[in-house]
Amino acid sequence: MSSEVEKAQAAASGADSGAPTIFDKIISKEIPAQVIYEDDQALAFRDISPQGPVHFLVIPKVRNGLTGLSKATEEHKPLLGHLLYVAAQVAKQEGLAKGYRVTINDGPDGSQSVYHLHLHIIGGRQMTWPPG
Ligand code: TR5
Repeated sequence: MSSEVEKAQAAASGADSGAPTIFDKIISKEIPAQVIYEDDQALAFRDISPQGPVHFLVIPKVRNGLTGLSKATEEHKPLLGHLLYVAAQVAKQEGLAKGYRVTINDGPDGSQSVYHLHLHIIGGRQMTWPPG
């Protein structure tokens, strides 16, 4: 089993606790991150373990129950649209004119390791399909 899968399976045990995650500390600036975009609803920052020349995460500043995409309800629809729009704008800002991949890992089978909804935007190299 890969370390990512082990990490994801361990993280799933506390998934619905609502406990603060590392991303809450990044939002509050308690833990430093390379923030590349911020507005009243969203924050984008570089992934600490980049999977491509460009790899950033877009997260909602207020989790409001959105530990993962599968927890989305009707009330989250405008926020979800905003996060995707921010992803596209920041990808442009990062020079990803040739394309990029947007990924949301959900739950243990999706290898989610941080239970605060986040979009991965990875680019600057040729992607392959299917993902692992
Ligand atoms: O596995 P999922 O989809 O949940 O993605 C979580 C992502 O958060 C991974 O790609 C990690 O590399 C990333 N991550 C984890 C930490 C972290 C981070 N990105 C930026 N800064 C981080 N800090 C300061 N601490 C982390 N533990």
